[in-house]
Amino acid sequence: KKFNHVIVRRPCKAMVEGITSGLYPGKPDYELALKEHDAYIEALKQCDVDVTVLDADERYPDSCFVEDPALITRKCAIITNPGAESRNGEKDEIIGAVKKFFSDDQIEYIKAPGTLEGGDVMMVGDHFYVGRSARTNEEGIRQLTAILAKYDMTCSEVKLEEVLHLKTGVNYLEDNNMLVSGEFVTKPEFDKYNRVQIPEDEAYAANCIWVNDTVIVPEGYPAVLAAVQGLGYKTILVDTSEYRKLDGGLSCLSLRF
Ligand code: CIR
Repeated sequence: KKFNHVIVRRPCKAMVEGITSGLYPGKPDYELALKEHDAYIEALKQCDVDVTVLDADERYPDSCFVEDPALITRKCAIITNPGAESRNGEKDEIIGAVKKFFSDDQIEYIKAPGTLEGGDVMMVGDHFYVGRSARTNEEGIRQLTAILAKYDMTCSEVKLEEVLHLKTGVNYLEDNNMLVSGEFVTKPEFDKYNRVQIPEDEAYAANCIWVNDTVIVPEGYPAVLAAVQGLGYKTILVDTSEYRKLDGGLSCLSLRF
């Protein structure tokens, strides 16, 4: 078993004002978002992890997307410096939860002018792919690389052209299996993995999460579900319709470690 703990944060009412590209139109329905969040927590609990549920924080509309203000590795936790201005303060609110699991000398920080969001970081064992995006800059990647090196871990940069975060379009499922969509289908750095190409009309579902041999898949994407099951994984479906309206997916909603 690889993961023991998960941290999530309840969505706040202000989520309707969250950042959105408009790719998936409409305002989130808060009540439905809460129900979907309940189901997400239940799904995680079925994957043999304990789930820490943080209270909603109305000051930050996007604060349910806890993956972005922190990056948790096997050896250390890194508090990021989110590049989205309205989200930057989320970094100070995640520290308390991280400190329950890591001592002060195991907690590192990305500092200005470096910016980085966890959604841009994909862990493959002790190697981390980091997307250079509108949210994660060169200096943020430089600092991340130095921090990881200190703990004998490595990092390589992936340039993003179309998507918000790296993991919007590519996710590692363990066992050498990787879900890839859009611009990531042909990236040479992912040649060595067993790439499962996601059809364009199901691109959103490239964001699935592997949690201890179960893969949680967003509801409504039959081709992706069949592909993941074809790899031999047990699957759980969770509807993320209200988070999708804010460009958020399954990985964005938790820290898993
Ligand atoms: C944002 O634009 O920051 C949020 N509306 C969505 C964040 C999604 N998080 C992620 O991909 N890790």
